[in-house]
This record gives sequence, C-alpha cells and structure tokens, in this order.
Amino acid sequence: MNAPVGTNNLDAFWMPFTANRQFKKAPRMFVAADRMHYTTAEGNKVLDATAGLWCVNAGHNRPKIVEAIRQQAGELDYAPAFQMGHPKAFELASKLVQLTPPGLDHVMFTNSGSESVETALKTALAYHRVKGDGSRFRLIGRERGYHGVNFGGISVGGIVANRKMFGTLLTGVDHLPHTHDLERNAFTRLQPEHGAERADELERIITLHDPSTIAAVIVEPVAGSTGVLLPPKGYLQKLRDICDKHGILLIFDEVITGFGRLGTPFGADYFGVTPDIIVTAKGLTNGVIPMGAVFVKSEIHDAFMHGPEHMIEFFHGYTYSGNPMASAAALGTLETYQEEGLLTRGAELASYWEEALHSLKGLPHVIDIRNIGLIGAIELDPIAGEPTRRAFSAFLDAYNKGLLIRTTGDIIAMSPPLIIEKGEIDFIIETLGSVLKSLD
Ligand code: PXG
Ligand code: PLP
Repeated sequence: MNAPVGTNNLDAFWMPFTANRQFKKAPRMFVAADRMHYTTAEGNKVLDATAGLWCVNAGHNRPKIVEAIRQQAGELDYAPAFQMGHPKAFELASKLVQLTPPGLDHVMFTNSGSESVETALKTALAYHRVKGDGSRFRLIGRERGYHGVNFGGISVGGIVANRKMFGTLLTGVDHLPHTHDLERNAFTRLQPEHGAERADELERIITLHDPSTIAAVIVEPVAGSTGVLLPPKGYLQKLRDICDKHGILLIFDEVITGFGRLGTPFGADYFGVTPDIIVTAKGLTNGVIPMGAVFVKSEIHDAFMHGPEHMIEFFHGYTYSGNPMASAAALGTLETYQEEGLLTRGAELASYWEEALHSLKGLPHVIDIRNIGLIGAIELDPIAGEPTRRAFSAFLDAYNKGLLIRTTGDIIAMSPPLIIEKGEIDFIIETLGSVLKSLD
C-alpha cells in the first residue's frame, strides 16, 4: 500500500549517508537559510559551522548567485553538452583557469565531486594510453581517503565502510598508508611534524608493481571526510618528487580544499605543490547547483588533440557537463568570491580560528584538536564498544543549541562559510564547550 502523500510523510525518501530510522523519529528540517544561519521548521536559527557539507563557502542566499540563476533560467535553460556549446560554460572555464596554479589550463565539467573523481581517473588512464604508454593501468589511493561514492572513487578511496559491500571494485589499485598519528602529533597546530616518511611507502608500492605499470596517485591534500587529517610537513612534496621520478601523474582531490577553504584558492597553492590534475566540486557553485570541475595540465589536454579533426578526442562526458544553470551559478559564485576577497579570507581568520579551537583542549573526552585554514576538528575518545555514539550525541546536542557541526566516527569536523565573523567563531566555541562538558 502506498503511504499517504504529504509533507509529513518521511517514508519514501531513502536518505543518503543518514541514520534513516533515527532521523525519521526526530526529523531535523531546514526550511530557509541566509548567510551564516539556517532556519529550522520550528523557526529556530542554527549557525552553519560546516558550510552545508563543506560547500557553501560564500554563505547562504548570496544575491549575485541567486540573480545569476534567476536570469539564466529565463534565458537559456539547457543546451546539449555534446557537439554544442553555450557562452557561459566557456566564460566560466576561462575564468577558472586564471585561478588555478600555473599549467593547469584546461577544465572538464561534471556534476559532483564523485563524477570529478571518475573523470580524473579515466583521464589519467587515457592520457598514458594516447601517449603510447598503455601499460600504465594502476591507480594508487590512500587509506582513509574519500573520493566520492562511485566505483572508481571507492576503489582508490580508503574508508572501509564505503567499500566493503561492493564486491571486487576496480582491479589494479593499491593504497598508501594514511598519515594520522595521534601518538606523535596530537594537538599540533597546522601541519604535523611527524610522518613525512609515510610518503616513502609510495616507492615501495611502485617497486612492487614496477613503475611502468602505475598511471596515477590520487590524494586529498587535507583528508576532510575521514576526520580532517593533515599532511605532515614535507609529505606532499615527497609524493610529487616520487611521481616525477617515475612518470606518474599526481592527482589532488580538492573537492574540499578548493575554493578558499585553506585561505588560498586551492590547497596546491597553500602547500606549494602542483599536481597534474585537480579535482573540484562543492565550492565551485557555492553548493547551490550541483557542479564539479577537473583541471588538467596542458600536456595532458594536448596529448589528446591528435587524429582527424572531426573525431571525438575523449569518449567521456555527462548530459549536464557545463550545464547553463550550473555555469551561471558558478559565475555568480566567482564574482562573489572576488568582490569579497573570500578565496583568501580564510588566511586572515586562520589564527583566530586556531586559538579559539585550541582553547577547548582539556575538556572531557577531547584527545586531539587539529586546524588548518578555516577547517577544524576535535577528536573524541570513543565510548568503549560503541564507536561513533559519543560524537553523534555531540552533534545532536549542538543542533539543539543552535549549532550545526559534522561528525565522522568520533571526530567533530567544522568548516564554516568563509564570511564568518569573529563573534560567530566565539559562538561556535562557547556552544561546543558546553556540549563537550555535558557529554557522557
Ligand atoms: N572527493 C572529496 C575529497 C570529497 O570530500 C567527494 C570527492 C565527493 O563529492 P560529491 O559531490 O560526489 O559528494 C567529496 C565529498 C563530510 C562530507 O561530511 C564530505 C563529502 C561529502 C559529504 C559529506 O565529510 N565530501
Ligand atoms: N543511463 C542512460 C540510459 C542514459 O541514456 C544516460 C545518458 O544519456 C545515462 C545513464 C547517463 O546520464 P548522465 O549523462 O546524466 O550521467
């Protein structure tokens, strides 16, 4: 029997990455949002300390973005993505490659981070093949890496719960060890001192499989989803050097670190290490309309531009690649970022954010605090035999106190919109302080 139709019927929607039964017993619904705050169905204000899901970097309801979408909807709603074009996708592409690190001069559009990851992995494999180096078929990811939920992404990803249900995944994949080391690095501000040597594992893996079989290495410059794991000092440069030595492409998955999160346009800028491919999504459109982008070095793009001119050069793309509405939203977003200096605002606030977060050291159950740019994480001691329960209780309590945080495992993660003011940082810290003090 079909359930009755109505806004109070929560049954039909099988929610993503959600404890569905718990949620539906006590739903948490947002009905509006403006700048730093959501409004709940009950009319309460909730401060967004997570920029939605790490995506609303300019804050909510920003006029330039709203207006761009409104206008575009009435002008050109859709144009076929294959063998046809429309001006805004080209305008957007040209503007974006001004922002990327030097050399990353071409961009392909997608609709999400997961699709951007698939696009990057396929591009890497095809690149070697068009160069006549088709024996490079292996992809190297990392433990605790998150690269979305599609098959390529979970294959190179390293979150066990996201992989274990889905059979054999992609073959020819191996993983670097993760870099999280509480014993040596707990309560470090910014990049940890210890752990760069874990990049040397790449040499070992490459030697095992023979360098001539490796196509690409994919890592997040800062692993976000798995609980904010920072790269030890020197680690990313080591990966870069090893990849260069063996002709392997280095892919940075910057779905979270892209578009100002670290106080620089991209994580590559922050760390001073330039990959061959950058994967993005989220902040590209401020989360308002789904869109992702994959930036590649000119050498990669140019390697495909051979053969008869009427032939398709790369057999890949999506119905909505460079969609007009998404392109308009992205252009409105870039304008907002530029007018308000948001891609570097994180750098101005980073030390205030750092001091504020680390003032929570010493509160019950807090075993680590980590920060970089406008990202913060608080790791809690798990309840014995009940992993995730303590952090989830903190999430619910914070929500009831007017604060939205994210939790993953027993780690609280935060990434507020880049428009946040100091007083709002104070509110986050006061609220978290009271949440942590009242936890079991
Ligand atoms: N790569 C990285 C590094 C990501 O963080 C994806 C790919 C996939 O993007 P899509 O758009 O397909 O979801 C992500 C997404 C969280 C959280 O709370 C993180 C993500 C998504 C949802 C929640 O940590 N990251
Ligand atoms: N499945 C079918 C049957 C399709 O026809 C298409 C696209 O034409 C797709 C999947 C892929 O959809 P998208 O291009 O939106 O990723």
